[in-house]
Amino acid sequence: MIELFKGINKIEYEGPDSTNPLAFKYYNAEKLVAGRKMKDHLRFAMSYWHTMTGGGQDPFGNATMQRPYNGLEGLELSKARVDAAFELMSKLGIEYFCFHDLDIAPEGNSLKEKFDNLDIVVEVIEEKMKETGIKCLWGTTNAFSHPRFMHGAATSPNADVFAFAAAQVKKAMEITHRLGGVNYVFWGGREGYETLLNTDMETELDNMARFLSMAYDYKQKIGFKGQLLIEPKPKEPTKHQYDYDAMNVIGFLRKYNLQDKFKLNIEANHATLAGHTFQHELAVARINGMLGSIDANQGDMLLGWDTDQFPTNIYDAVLAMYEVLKNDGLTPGGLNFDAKVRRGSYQPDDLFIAYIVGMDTFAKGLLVAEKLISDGVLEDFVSNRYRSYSSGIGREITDGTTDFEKLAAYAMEHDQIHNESGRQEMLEDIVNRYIYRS
Ligand code: XLS
Ligand code: NI
Ligand code: NI
Repeated sequence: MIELFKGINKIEYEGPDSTNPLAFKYYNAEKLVAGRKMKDHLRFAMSYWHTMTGGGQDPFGNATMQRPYNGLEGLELSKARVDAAFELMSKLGIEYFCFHDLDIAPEGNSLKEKFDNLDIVVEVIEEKMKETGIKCLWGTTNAFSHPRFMHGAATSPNADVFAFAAAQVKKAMEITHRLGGVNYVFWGGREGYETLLNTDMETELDNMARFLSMAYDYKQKIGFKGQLLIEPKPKEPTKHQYDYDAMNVIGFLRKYNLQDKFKLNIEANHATLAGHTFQHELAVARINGMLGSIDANQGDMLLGWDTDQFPTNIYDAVLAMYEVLKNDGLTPGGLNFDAKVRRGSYQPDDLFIAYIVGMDTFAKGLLVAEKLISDGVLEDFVSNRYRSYSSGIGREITDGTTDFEKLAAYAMEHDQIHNESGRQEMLEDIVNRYIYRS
């Protein structure tokens, strides 16, 4: 095997005092945390699109990335990317990858050619998976880049586009199944609208539900056991994406009776674009029994788009892992780094360093969150805060044994209300202390 990322060795754990940028400071794959290996809590995945396919283009400039496969084209390029992907994952100790059909094989000039190309590259990927033991966390289809999807895919006003998208999802699901993928993701690329002046929102939403329902039926038909996931995002590329946020998607799924067939893939940067914290979206998914997987990244507070940066914010990672632990893990989901290096970080070692800092951030987040939970510091405070619902009138409310007349009579006798402090700053201090010392 030819080494593509020359000069970069297998990344090892060196501990918090290490100053080596090419070593883990916190991510220690085999370390036991609350009875489970760190790697099994985190289930890190490489995103094929940002890591292998993306070249650092932005609306103002061309690709900048220096990559070992630069200069190749077509299937040769796709195959070289497979080699690079598996070398990178092996060196980083990442055990899963996520991909779109379009990331791994050239589009071709017809649907038939596209599928043939996919079959060729999937065979190469399959070989590499056997050789390395690396697995597929999820597959998906790209039904948003090609001009045919200008008005949407399943929500396009053009039924031919709906059919084309169905053919793509069918194939992408077959490939994911063949590669032993444990989830399949639907991110509604252009499922949304620019203006209601030309949009029949009701028909579009009904069609999206019809599409998802047929996808579920096909999954059953081929015996694909992976979890189907919907990834909410409020805007970009369309002004209004239908899968706006977690609660919106849950409401949609319930309306069309699809709630038992799908879970959610929560992305940090999509949460903040929707005006929520990452933790909020994870918590909404969790309390509804729908937290499936995570796209780990972060946005920029000053920019209003999906900047997909590698996650380095320790505070957010702690609170995210807090939700993951309260969810009793993510399996079969995981933490996919839907993240890209900045355009100026064009060297191959920048890519490794970016993954390392992302993995370390979540490893440290896990350690802190585990401590917070095992000490019960936040949970005890919160449950004490709601204690008025465990007896007396509160108990009657939760048991459903009271009504407005009884409540009004009770209030008449208890109209001098005493509240307690919410202690927000004290709790923030506790979280900080756990971050300093865990
Ligand atoms: C785009 C999405 C996309 C999905 C997969 O914003 O995050 O990358 O994760 O289609
Ligand atoms: Ni994503
Ligand atoms: Ni995104």
